[in-house]
Amino acid sequence: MSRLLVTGGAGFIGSNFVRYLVERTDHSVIVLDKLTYAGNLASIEDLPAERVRFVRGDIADAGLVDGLVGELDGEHDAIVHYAAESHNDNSLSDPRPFLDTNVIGTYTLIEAARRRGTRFHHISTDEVYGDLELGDPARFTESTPYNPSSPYSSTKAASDLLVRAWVRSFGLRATISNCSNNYGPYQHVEKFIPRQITNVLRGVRPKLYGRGENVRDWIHADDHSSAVLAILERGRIGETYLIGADGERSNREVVELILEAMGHPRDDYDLVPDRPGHDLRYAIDSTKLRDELGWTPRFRDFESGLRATVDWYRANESWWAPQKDSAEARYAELGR
Ligand code: NAD
Ligand code: TDX
Repeated sequence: MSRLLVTGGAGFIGSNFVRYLVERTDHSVIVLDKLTYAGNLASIEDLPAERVRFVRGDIADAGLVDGLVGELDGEHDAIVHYAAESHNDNSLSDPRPFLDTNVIGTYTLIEAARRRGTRFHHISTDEVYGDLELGDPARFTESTPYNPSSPYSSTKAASDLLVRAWVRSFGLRATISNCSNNYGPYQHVEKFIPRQITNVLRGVRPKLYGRGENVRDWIHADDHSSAVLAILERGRIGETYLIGADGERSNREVVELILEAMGHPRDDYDLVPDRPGHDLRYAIDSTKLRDELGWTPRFRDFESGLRATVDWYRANESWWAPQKDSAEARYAELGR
């Protein structure tokens, strides 16, 4: 049994990871989260206090971070770093918090990990590789060159490069994973799938950017969690692993599936102005993770995973309703 310091554990993927750890392992967890607009304590507050301790704070606060990393056992414990500003649309309106959290925050964590000799796992995204053409058989691999498009993805790319440099220059015991688009419970209503589900629940038509042709490679958040655990347990220090579950769908297909699952006509959506610089397509080749670490996704049927996600939002309006109006107000300002 060991202790994990999970940054961003009150956000979407971090909270799913903490819940996964509590259900399936005997690790204990310290969650460090600033509770920005994207963090929600309600995502983890039902978990047992003897397994999960919550600390509200900023990953760029060097004193706080050093104290928490100092509580870890240098040999057996680890830091799993999810905290980030994560939304592309917000990064186009105001990039500064993305630099503060994604770059300076990551730097602050790896400096503490370096000083204390602590194992570090960095959570990143497939967006660091830029985008692929529609209809191209190519997919991203660990050797695809970095080519980020947005302020969000460029700050994630910067953070990956910092971690790589700290491995090479200082011997930091780190691994990196770059995952594709996640879906599942506890995702903020600003993101594509929850936005459309909660719009339909409120009697508003889903909104597709551009012509809805952009493609994302969907993976259930639980499968992301099992992959991160496999990398923590068996991954090789200094290596990068791509995480994906062969879930390519166009945004239009996803909206049609949501409408169908919710009993509405499949064409009951609106096209709205496109996101500037909008990446066309992401697709992950996760052969390395599967062959080297024996990982496979459990949610292989996107349609049924999506229906379960619709059911979760239907049953948990009290979790998402407090954020819905402010998220839609931000979109109204953008005309989307
Ligand atoms: P999210 O926005 O839902 O959650 C981010 C969490 O980090 C929030 O709880 C927030 O309060 C916290 N946070 C933000 N700034 C902080 C700071 N300075 N100090 C401490 N805590 C802070 O994000 P998410 O979708 O769960 O993404 C988590 C990670 O996974 C990110 O690193 C993201 O780049 C990566 N990722 C996300 C996806 C996806 O599809 N959502 C895909 C691949 C990788
Ligand atoms: O209302 C919408 N309509 C729409 O068509 C919204 C909110 C989005 N979209 C499109 C834009 C994208 O093509 O849907 C797709 C998914 O959008 P987002 O949920 O904003 O995700 P994306 O920009 O693909 O980035 C996500 O995946 C990679 C996460 O937000 C990132 O944190 C992660 O790194």
